[in-house]
Amino acid sequence: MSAKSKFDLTLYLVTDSTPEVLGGKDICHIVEEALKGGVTLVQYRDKHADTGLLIETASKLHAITKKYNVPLLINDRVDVCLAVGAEGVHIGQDDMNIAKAKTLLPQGAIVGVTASSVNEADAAIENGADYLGIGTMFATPTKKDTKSIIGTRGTKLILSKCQTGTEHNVGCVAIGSINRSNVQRVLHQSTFGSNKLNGVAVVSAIMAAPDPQAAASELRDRIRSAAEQFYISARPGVKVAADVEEVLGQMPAVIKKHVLSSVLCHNMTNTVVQNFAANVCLATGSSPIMSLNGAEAPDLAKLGGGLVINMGTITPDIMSAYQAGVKAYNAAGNPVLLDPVGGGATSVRRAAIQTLLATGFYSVIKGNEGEIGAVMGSSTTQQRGVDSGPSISNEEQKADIVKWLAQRERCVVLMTGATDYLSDGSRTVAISNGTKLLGSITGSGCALGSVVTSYMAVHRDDKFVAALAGILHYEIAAERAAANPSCRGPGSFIPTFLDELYLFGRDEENWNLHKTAKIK
Ligand code: 3NM
Ligand code: MG
Repeated sequence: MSAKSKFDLTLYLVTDSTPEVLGGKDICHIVEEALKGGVTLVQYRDKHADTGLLIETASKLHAITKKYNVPLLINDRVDVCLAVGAEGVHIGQDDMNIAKAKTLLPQGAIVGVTASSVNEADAAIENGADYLGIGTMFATPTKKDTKSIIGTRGTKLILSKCQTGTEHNVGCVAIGSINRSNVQRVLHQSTFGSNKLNGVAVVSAIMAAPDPQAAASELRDRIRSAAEQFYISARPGVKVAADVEEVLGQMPAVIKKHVLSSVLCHNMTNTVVQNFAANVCLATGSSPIMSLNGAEAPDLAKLGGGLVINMGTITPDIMSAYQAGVKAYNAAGNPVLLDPVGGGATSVRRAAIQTLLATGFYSVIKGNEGEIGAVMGSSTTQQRGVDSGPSISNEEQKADIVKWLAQRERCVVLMTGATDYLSDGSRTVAISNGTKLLGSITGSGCALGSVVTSYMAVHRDDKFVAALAGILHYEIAAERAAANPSCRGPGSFIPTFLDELYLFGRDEENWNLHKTAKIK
């Protein structure tokens, strides 16, 4: 039969018969429930059973998948596939080679191949693979002998270099610890330009679920709505303001919405700035909570606010709280800002950045030049302490770096400095507001992170616009504080700044930002 033209990789169920995953349950029942929930392709995978049992089970499964018009593939065993007339096979790098499998199988049989690198993907495509199973995405107890964990970055590399994904005839799915809470970010972060994964493959997320039908149906829903929650910047269907005038024109409404919001701003921030950041939140109209307890993140994440992860005073305990935090906010679809404070300064911090980037999705990554360099993984921007260090790039390069990183991470990136650069990968602005006094007090960058976060939580239509509104609210208030006669230096700047943050936000006369903001 020619199933090839019809196969759909959206939600690919790979079975497992081990006690750890299947328990005492009936594999046929689970597969049928999963099909009812919307699984689009099934692979029978059993690394331990004898040939007789493999054929018996495969044949029962095939009777079920046929009812739902879904192809059944057999892991590794061309002989079992032929014996039951299944639609194809899935072969790993250590299994029979693809050319051999193709000569044994009938015309039109589906042959999928596992690939974990660009080379393996290229070779599989050249040899006629119909799709690629790309993995291992994240470490998984279901496959203990996995050779490489490639994450979304490795997957994206394959999508960028190989003739695979939605732009090509060779589809691809990712596999390895994909489940309801990470499926959307896996799809979002793996995307390269218009080339995307065609879907995901899962074992335990369905096989070990208490209700496999509900699990499959929830995964289908989340795959379908991925773009809604993890949009790069603007929500699908929103008319994006493209030029600076138009973007500025949206600011007054966004600021007004924010100051009246009391939106929750959850700060997992460093011990130095707790008090100042909380005061800045109150002055700008958000409602701060300073909690470094990962266990309460899932409850807080549901309250509609945003989360700041600020690595300023990082410890091993706090690392796990950050991870719990980003996972909880991703699952709830609420924004997270990553502020990798001092990111380039020590190997602990450089490693922490990589771990955090692999753990979740950040709507905004914010940092000074050295910190952004550390996020990029560049070794040329070594940092001293947590300050910005020497300026090594010219202004043009900074804008390019920020745009490039926004495209790589598919999020909004903010590089702070005398001039700030903000980009969502397509729109980039340079903001020259602010005052030197911001550099004379501690925590001014950290508190800006809180403001940008709460603005994103309030204005969901366009994160780029939201972030810019937060930056302008903050920096124009700082300018006004510096110009205020009651400000005589860093000490008196702080209370004056808090007043101006409060007053600026509530004084609509100041919202004629066309005249005030210095955006290039
Ligand atoms: N293949 P779960 S990972 C069958 O990397 C399989 O090629 C992998 O199981 C690969 O969804 C894997 O339970 C197991 O994490 C995936
Ligand atoms: Mg195999």
